[in-house]
Amino acid sequence: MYSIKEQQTEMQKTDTKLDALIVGLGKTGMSCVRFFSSKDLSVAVTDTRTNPPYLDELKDNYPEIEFVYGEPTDALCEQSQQIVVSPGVSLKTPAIKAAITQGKTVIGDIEIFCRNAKAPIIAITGSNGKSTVTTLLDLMAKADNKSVLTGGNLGVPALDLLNESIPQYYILELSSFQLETTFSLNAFASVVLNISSDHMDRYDSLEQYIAAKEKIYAGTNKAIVNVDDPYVNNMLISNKVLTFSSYKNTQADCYLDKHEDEEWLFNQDERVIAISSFGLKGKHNISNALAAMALANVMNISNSAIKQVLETFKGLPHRCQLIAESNGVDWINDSKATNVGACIAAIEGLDKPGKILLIAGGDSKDADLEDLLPVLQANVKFLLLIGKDAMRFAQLIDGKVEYELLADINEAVRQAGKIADSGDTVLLAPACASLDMFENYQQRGDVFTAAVNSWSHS
Ligand code: UMA
Ligand code: ADP
Repeated sequence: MYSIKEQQTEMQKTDTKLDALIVGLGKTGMSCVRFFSSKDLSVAVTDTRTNPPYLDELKDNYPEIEFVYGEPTDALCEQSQQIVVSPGVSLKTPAIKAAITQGKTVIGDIEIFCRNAKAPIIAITGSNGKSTVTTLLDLMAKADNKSVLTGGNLGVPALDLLNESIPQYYILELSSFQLETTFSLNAFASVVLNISSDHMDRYDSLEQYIAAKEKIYAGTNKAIVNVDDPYVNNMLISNKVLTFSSYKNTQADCYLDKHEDEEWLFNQDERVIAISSFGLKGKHNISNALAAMALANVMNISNSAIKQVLETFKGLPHRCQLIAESNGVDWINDSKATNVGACIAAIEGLDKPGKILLIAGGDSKDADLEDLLPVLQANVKFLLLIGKDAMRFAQLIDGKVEYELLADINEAVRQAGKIADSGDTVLLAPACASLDMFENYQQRGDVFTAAVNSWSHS
């Protein structure tokens, strides 16, 4: 039996006093703070990092908002009408898991965005190529004088897009983490570009990861499907479909085929661009270009705008970027190759068997590295291993490829410079996240570029 005082305390504890508990104070958490505050709704924020990136901004601009250091607690969750979880936070966090079990509203920023957006959404996910396709589509739309606002996993938090005038379309790059907490996407068009194993430290199985990606097709008006990818082909898609294929597959809507001895990209049987005048390098970018073309179709973007962008866009930084040519050796920064699939695409895209010196390693996110072995054996002359999981790679190759363990990226560059012969390529494509050694993949790429520049000028 409770005393009256105890009963009151218990009631206060379970009273919902907050409109939302925001879990995480990174880019997403801060955008949620701005959104809820603009609507005069009450929030509290948690983060397990001692100094989360936006703590000063929160304290300076929203002194009334409580910041709680640590994981969300059961009490905080009980007090909140809804829990808004940042993508970097696992739904297996005990208090969040408990809240889901109790039927509490647990959502992410993209769900809030979808409930408030007043223009159709184009949604892009996949294990690799998301940022490239999202950027290509943004440029194609603009080249065709369509008004678009683009963001999500690409960098600008989706909720910040709602502060701008309503565009004709929103273009969102979405990660599996963001899709997990999204329930009303109902995109105008959506695509899963491809599937390869990633983020296995967050998922119990590949099936669970695929299920998160598949959510992008739920309620979509037009599903864009990569018919070359077996996992995507197996997804449940009941709506209208537009297909793409980077093989000579004239059954697909957007495809690659030969015309007078030259390879061209075709858009529903119309020739759009010859591969020889294509701005992007690497075979994987043909698939990315075709995906962007299929999405552009849905947005009624003209073939001339598509062509113009595919001719001029040379790629985003840190993606298969040629940063130096010195003594006949090419140095390529593919720091964004944060998983096995991306690393394989980068190696195979170079098409230089036996002439690649690969810098790999970092945080492998518990990935299965097995698929890398034949690709390394067929293409890589020397492997320079760095970071937390360097030994996992060494065990994988088991002497089948020459390798060395290096203390850091500077050492790896120096060593690669000594070993490389004219005609070789030194490729940074780590197949791992950077967070064990760097703030993010951009910093890893910048440190690599600086090390290469100082090596080639020494
Ligand atoms: N973190 C903690 N404790 C917390 C909250 C977060 O340790 O309480 C850690 C996370 O584990 C993660 C880091 O902090 O390592 C950042 O997490 P976050 O959720 O605060 O991230 P944001 O700053 O909000 O950035 C997120 C996306 N980041 C992630 O999903 C990890 C950004 O994608 C995205 O650009 C941004 O939202 C805007 O939408 C980056 C990314 O790495 C590029 N995405 C992953 C990927 O592409 O593989 C999914
Ligand atoms: P994401 O945003 O999904 O991480 P990016 O466009 O930033 O994808 O590309 C990241 C890396 O993934 C590239 O540097 C390249 O190594 C690889 N990649 C890009 N597109 C593809 C693709 N279609 N298939 C396989 N790998 C790819």
